Amino acid sequence: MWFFLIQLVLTSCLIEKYKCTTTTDQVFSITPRLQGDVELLKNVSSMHETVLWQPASPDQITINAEVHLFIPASSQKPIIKLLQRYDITHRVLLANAQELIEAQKRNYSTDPRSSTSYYERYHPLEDIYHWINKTSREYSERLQVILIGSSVEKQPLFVLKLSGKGNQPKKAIWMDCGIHAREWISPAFCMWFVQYSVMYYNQHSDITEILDKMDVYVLPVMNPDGYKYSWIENRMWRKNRSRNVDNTCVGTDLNRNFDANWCTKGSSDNPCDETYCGRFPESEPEAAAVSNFIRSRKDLVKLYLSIHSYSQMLIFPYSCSYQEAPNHQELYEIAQEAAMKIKIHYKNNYKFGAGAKSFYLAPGGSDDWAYNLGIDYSFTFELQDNGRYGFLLPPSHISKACSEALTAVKSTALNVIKRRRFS
Ligand code: 0X9
Ligand code: ZN
Repeated sequence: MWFFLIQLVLTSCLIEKYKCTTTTDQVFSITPRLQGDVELLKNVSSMHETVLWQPASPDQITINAEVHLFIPASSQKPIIKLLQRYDITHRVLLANAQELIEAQKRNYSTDPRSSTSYYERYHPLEDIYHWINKTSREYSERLQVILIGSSVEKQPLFVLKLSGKGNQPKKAIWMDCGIHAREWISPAFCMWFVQYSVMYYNQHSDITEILDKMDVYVLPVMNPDGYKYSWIENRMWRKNRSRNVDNTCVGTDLNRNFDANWCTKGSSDNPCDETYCGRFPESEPEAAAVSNFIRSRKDLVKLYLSIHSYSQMLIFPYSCSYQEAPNHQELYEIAQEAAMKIKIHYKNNYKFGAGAKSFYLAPGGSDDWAYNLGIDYSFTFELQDNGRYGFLLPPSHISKACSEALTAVKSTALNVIKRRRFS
């Protein structure tokens, strides 16, 4: 036992004057206690060798709020030194990020005895396209594939339209996944939801009622280029992959590119930042495709859902200002009920509230844009977890994370159907 422990320490650490620096990428949790700590963390996190996991951008770092920072092995020594110099304590959240990344990609169990299903694994982009094709053929009476546009790198943006009985167009729900590349649980949930819907339509009363009363449009990956890049090049990638004319930095944050107080405080006009808002509202083909599609069905779409991770939150407008939404009370009750159902069924806590007031100011988001278009029920769901694994949620957690999200989606949809008396 001791032999293995010592071996582990020796192979993973370079021991230098009793200080142990690992040779693996790690994630630290740091809570700034003083304004000076906040400033220092802002500086550290804007260094490109680190990736800020939480909050989304350095200017949202505040006193006493946990900061989650991904630190590649190469930058650990100077950062630890800096934290020590300023007496800022840190907790290692993930000691070996690389190992978790590999586990997330260990996709295809060739072991026939393996008990995990296709939906309890993460899938690369090509496989998701293949899945879209296969599932829509297999369930052609329930599913229709609609091409709504293409990405910067010309990857198709496919929407799956789910419908129950009757051929007439109904009021609709829109749900998108994978706006942010690194949030892998999000596309996994859209796939989970579609599979659940086609499998249990006419078997489970809740999904049968939803699909009989409303069509559901599902976009499994809004940011295919970013998602692909996060599989191949950089697991921590968030933005799309659009090139900037006079800057070598790549990518726009699609959730800052919608027309809702676009590019104001809470987003950045610097292409090198994670929350870069782009050149103008809907400058990105992915955001434009979604906006155009929803705009053309604006009288039909009654519920807008956007799936993200992580932090276990059910968010509703506004995130682009501190203003209260006209139907705040209704949105609050709907989110509260969804959180309560998750608590009852899965014993897990989800916070809920208006974006800017309860969480942070973040303009240019799709949820606020949809709300301002007249979609009175608009939510962003941030799935598991609470920071234990963050974006590197192990495949063994997919099932519970998706079951919780499914509970929230069904509860929200049924609530909207009840309130607006769709039939
Ligand atoms: O900052 C975001 O875009 C979302 N959080 S994440 O950690 N997944 O990046 C929150 C979006 C909330 N809604 C708006 N900002 N409109
Ligand atoms: Zn996100």
